[in-house]
Amino acid sequence: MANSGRPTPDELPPPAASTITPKALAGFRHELDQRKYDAVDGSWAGSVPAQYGVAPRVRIGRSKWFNLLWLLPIGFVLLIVFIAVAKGLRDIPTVAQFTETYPGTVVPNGAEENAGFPTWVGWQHFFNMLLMIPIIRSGVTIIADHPRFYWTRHSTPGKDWFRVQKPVPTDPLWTAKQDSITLPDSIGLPGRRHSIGLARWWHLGVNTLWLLNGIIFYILVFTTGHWLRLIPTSWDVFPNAISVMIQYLSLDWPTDNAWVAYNSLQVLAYFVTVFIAAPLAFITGLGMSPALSTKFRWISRIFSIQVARSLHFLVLIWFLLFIVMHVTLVVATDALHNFNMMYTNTNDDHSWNGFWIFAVSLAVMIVLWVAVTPFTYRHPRMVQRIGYALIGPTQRLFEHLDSKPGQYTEKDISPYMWHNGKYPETPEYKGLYETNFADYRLQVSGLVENPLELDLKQLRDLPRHEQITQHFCIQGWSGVAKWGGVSMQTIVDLVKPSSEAKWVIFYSFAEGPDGGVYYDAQPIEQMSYHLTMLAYDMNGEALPYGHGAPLRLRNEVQLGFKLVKWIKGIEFVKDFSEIGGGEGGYNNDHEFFGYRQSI
Ligand SMILES: Nc1nc2c(c(=O)[nH]1)N[C@H]1C(S)=C(S)[C@@H](COP(=O)(O)O)O[C@H]1N2
Ligand SMILES: [Mo]
Repeated sequence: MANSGRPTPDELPPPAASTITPKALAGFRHELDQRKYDAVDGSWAGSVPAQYGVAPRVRIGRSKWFNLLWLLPIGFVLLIVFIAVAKGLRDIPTVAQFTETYPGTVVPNGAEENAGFPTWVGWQHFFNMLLMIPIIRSGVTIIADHPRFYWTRHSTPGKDWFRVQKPVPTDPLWTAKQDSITLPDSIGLPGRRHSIGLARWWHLGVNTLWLLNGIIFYILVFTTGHWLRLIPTSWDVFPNAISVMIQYLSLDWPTDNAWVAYNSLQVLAYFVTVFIAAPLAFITGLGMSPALSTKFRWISRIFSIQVARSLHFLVLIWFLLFIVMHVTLVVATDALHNFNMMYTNTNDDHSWNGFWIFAVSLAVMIVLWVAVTPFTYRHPRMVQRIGYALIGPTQRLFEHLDSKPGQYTEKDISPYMWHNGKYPETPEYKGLYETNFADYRLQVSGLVENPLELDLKQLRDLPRHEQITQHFCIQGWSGVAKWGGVSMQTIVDLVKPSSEAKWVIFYSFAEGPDGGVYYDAQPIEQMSYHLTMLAYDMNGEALPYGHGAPLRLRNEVQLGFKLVKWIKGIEFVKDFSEIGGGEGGYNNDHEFFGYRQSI
C-alpha cells in the first residue's frame, strides 16, 4: 500500500458525536485470543516455519562477503606453517638463547606460599562453566533472531559486517521476524526459530547467577593470594608468553610448574578472560538496554546498541576460542596432573582421582545440556517465572529512567527502519486505509472519568509532541526516527483515569501471527513519561502503513514489541490478568516474552 495522499487535518470530515461509554472497549477484549500457551509443541505460536541460515560471512569492503568456513583449511595450513617456522626458529642460536632466558613462567614473590588450588577454585571453575553453557547457547538463539551484526545504530541492510543469513530481500515490507533463522535443539537454548522470548529468560536469568559467581570469584581471588596467578606482576610476562608460544608451536613443550604459577601465555589468557572479557560481556550486555541507552545517550552516542551487540558477540567468540584452546591444552599437557591440581588440590601426576571428578562434572554438564531444551519446551512458563524472579527486579529498576525529549537530531535519523510484526489485513482496517482514515476513531475508555473518541483531526489539534528517539527491537536491530503526535500525558489529562487504573491496554487493528488482535499492557506510571506518546507522524510525514498508520505507541524505556502499531483503542484497567491470555501482551501470551522489558 502507498502512503501518499493522506488528507491534511482540515480536509477530514467533522467528527461524529462521541457515544463512547466506559464499557465501550469490552468488545475489543472479545477479539483477543484468550489462549495462553503453556507448552512449546508442534503448534506453538512462536514456531514460525523453519528457515535455515547460511555459513557465517564477513563483509570485506563495500559488498564482498568472505565465507568464514574458509578459515578451517586456511587455519590448518597456517598451523602447519607456524609449526615448521617455530621448529626452524628454535634451531637458531639467538632464539635458543631467548627461550633459555625466558623459559616461560614468571614466578612472582609469594607464589610459593600460595602453591596449590584451594577447593573453592574447583567449585568456582565448575559453576562458571555450568552457567556459561546455557548463557552461550541462549545467546546463540538470540543472535539467530536477527542474524546480522552492524557497527551503527541504523542497522541498515547491506551495511551489516557479519551475517549468517542471506542478504536482506528488496521487499520494502520485509520484517525482522521473516529474517530470523532456525537453530537445532542441541545448539540453541531453546532451538527452533524466533524462540527469543524463552532464550532471553535463560540468558538474562542465568547471567545474574554467573555474575554472582564472578563477584564471589573476584572477592576470593583478592582476599587470598590467588590473584598472583592471574595478574601479571612483571613485564617479563610478554617475552615469556612469546617463548611459550614458540615452544608450543615447535611441539617441544615447556616444563610447566602450574602448581606454583601458570606459564605466561596462560597468565595473559586468563587475565584477559577474567578481567577484560567477562566485565566486557556485562557492560556490552547493558549497552543494549533501551532504557539505559536512552537515559545515558552521551554514552550510547558512541557506544551504540549495535557497537555493544557486535562487541558482545566478539566477546562470545573470545570465550569460545578460549574454551577450545584451554580444554585442548589441559588434556594435551599432562592431563592427570592438571585434573589433580584443579579438583583434588594435589601435585600428583599419577592418581586418577582428579580425572574422575572431572569426568563426573563433565557428565553433569552433558546431561544438563541434553535436558534443558526439552525441559524448556515442556515448562516454558516455569522458565519464564524463574527467569523473571532472577532478572525482573533489575528490569523494574531500569523502568524508572524517565528521559527528556530532544534526544537525537534530524541528522541522526536512520535512512532505513526495519519493519516488524504482522500487518493488519482485516476488511475494517483496509476500509479505513482506503479512505485515508476519515472514519478512524481512537477509542479511549475503561477506568476513566471521561471516555473519549478522537478522530485524526482531533488528535492533530491536541498539543503536538515530537521526539527523535531510537527504537530497540527485542530481536536486536535498532533505528532512529522522528515521531510526531500526542504525548500520552495529554490523553491521560483528557480522560482522567480513576485511581484504580494501574495498567493501560493498547489494542491494534492487526492480528497477531496466531490469530486474535495484537495488544500490549503498559504500566500507568510510564504514560506520564516524557517519551511516551501516540505517534501519527514519522520523519515529518504521516505515519506510513508499515510503521503503524494511523497511530502507534512510543514508550522509550521499553523494547519495540510493546509499542503497538495500528492502534484502535486504549483501555485503562486495574490489571491485565483478564485481558487476552492474561500475561500482559500478545507476545507474552504466545511467545513467553516478559511485560517489563527495559533490558
Ligand atoms: N500491532 C502490532 N504492533 C506491533 C507489532 C506487531 O506485530 N503488531 N510488532 C512490534 C515489534 S516486535 C516491533 S520491533 C515494532 C516494530 O515497529 P516498526 O515496524 O515500525 O519498526 O512494532 C511493534 N508493534
Ligand atoms: Mo520487535
